[in-house]
Amino acid sequence: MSDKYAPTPEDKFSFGIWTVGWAAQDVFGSASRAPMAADRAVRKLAEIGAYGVNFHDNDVFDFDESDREQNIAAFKKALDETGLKVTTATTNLFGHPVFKDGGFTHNDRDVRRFAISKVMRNIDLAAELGAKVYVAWGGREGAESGGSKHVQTAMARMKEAFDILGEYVTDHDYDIRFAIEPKPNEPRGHILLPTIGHALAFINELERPELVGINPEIGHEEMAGLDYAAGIRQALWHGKLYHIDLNGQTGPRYDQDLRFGAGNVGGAFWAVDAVEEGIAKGQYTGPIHFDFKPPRTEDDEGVWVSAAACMRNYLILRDKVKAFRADPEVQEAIKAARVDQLAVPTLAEDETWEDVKGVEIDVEGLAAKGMAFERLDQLALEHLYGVR
Ligand SMILES: [Mn+2]
Repeated sequence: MSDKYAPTPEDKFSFGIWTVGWAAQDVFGSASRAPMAADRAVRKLAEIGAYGVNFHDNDVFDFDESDREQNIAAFKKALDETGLKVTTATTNLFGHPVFKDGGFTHNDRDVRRFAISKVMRNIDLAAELGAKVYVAWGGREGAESGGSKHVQTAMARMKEAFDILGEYVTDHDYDIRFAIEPKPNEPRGHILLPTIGHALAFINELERPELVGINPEIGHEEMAGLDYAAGIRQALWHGKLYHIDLNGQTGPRYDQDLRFGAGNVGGAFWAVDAVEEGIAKGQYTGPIHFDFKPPRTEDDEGVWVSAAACMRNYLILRDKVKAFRADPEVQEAIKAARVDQLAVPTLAEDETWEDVKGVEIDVEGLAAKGMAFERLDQLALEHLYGVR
């Protein structure tokens, strides 16, 4: 591998402990790899050039917490010795059978109270370890059948949970914001807040909307047939892109969690283009985070090949995106496609609706004129294919 695409901590690449640590059990088969302690994941990630990590409470210690103190100590020691940062944290509200109907929207009130308590306890640890973002993926918040979950009521309980947690971080002066991670389905038949748009609308109903943004994942959006880059660009426009989960997916199907850059390669190119623009404009300040799963076919060596490839693919695509944007022929094609004209407001500063109501334009001429998008997109593809 050439050094040009070797990651450094300045690239701010981060990984979930559960990504490289996944033992590869799935619906049809048992684990194909040994369990990995969080401190080993930290040390190996540092070795391959990562900057930070994200963790679920139960990535570090068991649900029964019998190993809590010793495992947190080992995790902290690995962080100290490697210099890896905890950028983000989250709570496992989906693994234990008590969460079979979700956490915040479980029909049983006791489970809802326990779920919120579990999140608060891990927020304390997250704050202690310096995390700035707290991800909320409601994987079990949903239903398989229409009558089992009253959605308006579930939304009220979901709001109640985020309002309680917003008050909790405010009362504790924690420098932490929440990022909701949408997903359309899996493990539930239908999941609440299934897309970026649903989540953005929900946030507007909260008591402290400024504390809550979103954490869109490539695979989750593409499972719903949506354009990830367009989704994160809209989130940037709302000022709500608090975190990103990069991985790979091949169209609407089960959640593949491929390494970043695999699957929909064109989508990955435009995702990097959108993220890099957000960073350049100071609108995205979070880590470049990977939430993937090394396939069940891989052994321990394959896990690290897969993890390193996420970072390498991002750096390759970052180069290609920069070259695309700097290419004079691309800039000319953008002009020919009138992409720049979209930035001109539809009304001039001193105009009102009256100025536009009776507007006369060259309907026939404009209807006949092509948009020249194919030329622009072919230039993008040629940069991606490596021939420009
Ligand atoms: Mn996923």
